[in-house]
Formats: sequence, structure tokens, C-alpha cells
Amino acid sequence: MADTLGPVVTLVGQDSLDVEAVTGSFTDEGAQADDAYDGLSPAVANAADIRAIHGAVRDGTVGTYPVHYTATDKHGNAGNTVVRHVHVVDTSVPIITLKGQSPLVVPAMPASANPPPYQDAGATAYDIVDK
Ligand SMILES: [Ca+2]
Repeated sequence: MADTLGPVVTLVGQDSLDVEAVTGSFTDEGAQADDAYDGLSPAVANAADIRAIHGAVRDGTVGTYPVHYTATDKHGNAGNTVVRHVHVVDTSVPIITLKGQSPLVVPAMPASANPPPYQDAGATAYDIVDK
């Protein structure tokens, strides 16, 4: 009896997930192929898709990245392709750092003393993703 049917590919785990940019890490849960003739086996994730996600997380490139999984049975019959969408997200807040003293004491002076105008030292903001 000839095997003419490809395996049925299904995701293992969620079809969509979030990974925090820069500080997060992506762990591929994979997919499996169920073939009527060969039985169960792991499906193959597209290596370029996986590399793109690791790069996006490392570089803080927020966006949605697909991972495609395919499988071919031992008789060369291709199965379906399934896709997981990985969202590289930035949920971290920027860190604001004051310049100068805090608290800052500015003595009150009568206008007749002609006080210099107050000059604020400002602040800086740093975001781990936006830099
Ligand atoms: Ca088959």
C-alpha cells in the first residue's frame, strides 16, 4: 500500500506569544507532525525565522515575527505549514534621572533684590529599547 498522504503539522504550545525586547528570550516550543504511516515526529522550524526572532529580541526591534513549521514524511509527502506569531514587545518604561540636586533649595528673595531667574538643571531619560 502506497503512502501518498503528508503528515498533519500542528503547533506545540501557543500560536501567538510575546517576548520582551532586549531583556526577554525566545524559546521555541516547536510543532509536531502526525503521519498516518510514520507516526509522530517533530516538525521543522524555519531556521531563518528563528534567527530573525533572536536578532529582533537582541536588537530591540519591536514587531511581529512568524515562525513557519513544515514536515515531510519518509515517502516524500509534504504536510501542511503552520505558523506561530512571535511579538517582540517593549513594555519597559524609560528611567528618568534628575540632573542637579534634589531636593533643591532656592531661597526666597524679594523682587527688589533682583534675583536671577531660576534655571532648572533638567533630567535625562533612558529607555533600554529606545536608547
Ligand atoms: Ca504519510
